[in-house]
Amino acid sequence: MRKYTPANFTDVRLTGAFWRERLDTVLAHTVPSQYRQLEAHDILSSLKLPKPVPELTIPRNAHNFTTQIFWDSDVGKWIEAASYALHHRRDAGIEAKIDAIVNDLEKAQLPDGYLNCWYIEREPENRWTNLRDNHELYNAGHLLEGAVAYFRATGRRKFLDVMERYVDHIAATFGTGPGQKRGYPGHQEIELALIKLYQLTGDSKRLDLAAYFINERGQSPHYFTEEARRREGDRFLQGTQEYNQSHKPVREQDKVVGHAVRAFYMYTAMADLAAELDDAALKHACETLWKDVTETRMYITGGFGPSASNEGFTKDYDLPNATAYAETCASVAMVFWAQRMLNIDLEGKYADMLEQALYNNCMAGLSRDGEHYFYDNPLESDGSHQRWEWHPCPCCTMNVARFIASVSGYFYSTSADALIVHLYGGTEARFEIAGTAVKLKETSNYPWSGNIDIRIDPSKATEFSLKLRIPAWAKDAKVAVNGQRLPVNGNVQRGYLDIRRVWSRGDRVELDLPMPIERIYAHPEVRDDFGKTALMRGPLVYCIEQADNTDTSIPLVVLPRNAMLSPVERPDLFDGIVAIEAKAQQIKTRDWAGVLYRNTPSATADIALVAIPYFLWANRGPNAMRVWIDEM
Ligand code: FUB
Ligand code: ZN
Repeated sequence: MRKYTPANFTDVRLTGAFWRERLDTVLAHTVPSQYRQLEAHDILSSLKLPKPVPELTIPRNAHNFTTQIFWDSDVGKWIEAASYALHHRRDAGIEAKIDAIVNDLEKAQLPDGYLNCWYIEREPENRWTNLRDNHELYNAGHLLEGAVAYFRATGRRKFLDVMERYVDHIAATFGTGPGQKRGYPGHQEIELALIKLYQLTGDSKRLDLAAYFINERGQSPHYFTEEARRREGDRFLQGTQEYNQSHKPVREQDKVVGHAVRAFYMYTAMADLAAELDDAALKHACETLWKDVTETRMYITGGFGPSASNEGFTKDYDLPNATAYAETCASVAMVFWAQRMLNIDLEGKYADMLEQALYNNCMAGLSRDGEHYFYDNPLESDGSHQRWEWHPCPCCTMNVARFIASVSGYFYSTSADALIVHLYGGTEARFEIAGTAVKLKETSNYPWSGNIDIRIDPSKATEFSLKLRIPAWAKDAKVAVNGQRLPVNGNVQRGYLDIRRVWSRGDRVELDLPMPIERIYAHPEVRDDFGKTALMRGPLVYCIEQADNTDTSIPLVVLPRNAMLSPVERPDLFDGIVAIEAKAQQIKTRDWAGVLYRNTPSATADIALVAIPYFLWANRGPNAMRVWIDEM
């Protein structure tokens, strides 16, 4: 079923200012500082086994749980991020650090292949007894992704060999055969990692194991329920099977429920399996779930999961702004899922979503300096929500790092005779299409401007399709090839404009995606957004932040319906952005002194309002912020 293959991120060089800056920050600051944090927070020393068992660094909470149980995953994710960084810039120091970690893991591994530092050190007798809560398979998945990435970056096999032994052990332990446990992960992740291993090695047993985990989920008898009966005094904090999406077999699931990261990692693997195994039922389930989540359960910022208590979904249209959880990991996971959907179906809605999550919720997760993070991403704050340097549960830090270090892999896909452009930005890329080596050079200042110039250089004149994504927000897009305008309206199919011709060296495509400022409104049942508007320009959601509006009280801002909104280049802000400026109003409170209720509405006063892209907020100290602004 797979029709399109994403270009390898190593074949796409980011040359435009926007992504170059983010990538350089991740390489120079994020990856090295995360290593220091892993060291400082005992995560690296937890791999050194055997040793006398130390006190817990993160004490158990009231539910007898400690996030220390999934430290292995943090190490795996850091190795993955660092490995992607190595493709951009080899670094002997980083490689030596990874090799030292791999040596520790190899030493810790048991003779039967089992490798989980928490269990080996603290409760070896209990391994595989609490798949529901204790993240063993999740840890294995992240270590595996790290091993695959490190092998691809350096060609060094040791980590991969260690992990293949562990995967062999897992395959022997789980399955439908005699004596095997019919379990599956409480936190999905290993499924998509196994598919990556299969794609690297071609060993179909890895694909079979991924398919087993997906197919077994939610079957009767319910594994987690049976498993819990075997544990004395078991308490399931989350209480529902929906929490970990084990309430039904996956093909029957039609509502996006429970923990958001678990859900999206699972859908990613489902879409991967649909492609690899030609499984129409899995594809159909993905399509149904996609429709559900994008029509009723997503923030305008591409954030998912409003609730902190389950780190996930609640009910339709429940999208509070100030308390939005919208975990960074969930948006990164959405990008993974969207990309996998694009592999099976070239539908603009998947790329639009990918872009929306990418430029807004995902990017907000990492500070400008590359060393501070957001876990939850509210759309409104009184200034108390601030970035942190580290967290007792640092899952989002390495997720955003591995994602940005490999972001160039989301720009293009190819098929036998097509080159597809999903995302725009200054890049230089190379592909093989219809047997011909093709170079592409894009010059643009995206996302600040929609003027895009693409040069195509095939090694010889070759016929193929260039499919340009025309985002849903880009009304009235214009295209010219070698100076000759092509009709766009009516020729865009499912979000892509297909330009099929014999391409020759030096051919030039000019694409103009107009980026007017749009006022966006939410479905009226999203009560938190009722009577409010959000501002978007191109793929960017904007917010108003106190730092740019010092004479104004952010909660009291009102935007008149007829207020002119102007894009303004601001080289003084964040090394150059396009801000939005408007004449707005502020509700006056002074004439309310000593009065709680009265029979006349509030008066307002003129203010000059400045909005900045949401992803940049909270980079200038404590600051009130809002995405949804009252409109009148
Ligand atoms: O449980 C592992 C990770 O930590 C989850 O994906 C995040 O939501 C956070 O709880
Ligand atoms: Zn996270």
